[in-house]
Amino acid sequence: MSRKTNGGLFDGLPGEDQPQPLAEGAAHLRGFASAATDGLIAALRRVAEVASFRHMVTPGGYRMSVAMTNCGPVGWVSDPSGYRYDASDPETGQPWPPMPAEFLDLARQAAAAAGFEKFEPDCCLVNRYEPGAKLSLHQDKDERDFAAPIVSVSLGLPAVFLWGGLKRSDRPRRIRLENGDVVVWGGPSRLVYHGIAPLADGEHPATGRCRVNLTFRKAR
Ligand code: MD3
Ligand code: FE
Repeated sequence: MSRKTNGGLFDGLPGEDQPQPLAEGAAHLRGFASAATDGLIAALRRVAEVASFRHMVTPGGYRMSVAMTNCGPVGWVSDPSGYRYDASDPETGQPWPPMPAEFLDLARQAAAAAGFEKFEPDCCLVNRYEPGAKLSLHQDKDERDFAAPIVSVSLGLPAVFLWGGLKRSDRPRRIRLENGDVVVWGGPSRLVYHGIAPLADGEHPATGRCRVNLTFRKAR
């Protein structure tokens, strides 16, 4: 039997043992990264020593409440001239730090577990949420190739993920994402509108007073 059972009463409730299909092409792998979180956070500290977290400015002129950095061959950048993937960090003019092996291994394993073999991300965008920080509803469409999925890894404080449809006006579902959760978005779910509700205050042993999200992309 592939599914956890306890002899009847709670059979069929979501567990950590198998992907939860959210919609066609999207899978919530609860706790998939739990055993790896300490290693991921240690590697992230080294990334952030080279490429610091910063609050980017949107093309509309607003400072984002989420602090961001990147690693890998290219990084996602926003400034008043627009959004783009860039091989260098505009703060330093230097290449983004390489993607740590721990990051790449986990992203590939998660993609494969969700049915996407041979995922080769060239960007890990790292989002850091302090209490109150949020990400408004948006689509990720700055990538060249929508055939590749996006893999997201949640670390630290829990967040409410807002998951809309293919139209901005579709009413979003609310999904709680916790430390160690991984979500893989591909196929027909690749272009859904999504966001993060304002982060509730709290303290997490792994990260302190924040949530971190790693999003792995194939941008080029
Ligand atoms: C669904 N990040 O970086 S991760 C982003 O938690 C972003 O920081 C959020 O949205 C975060 O762009 C959500 C989940 C996620 C990421 C990319 C997606 C869901 C997605 C792309 C397409 C559809
Ligand atoms: Fe996004």
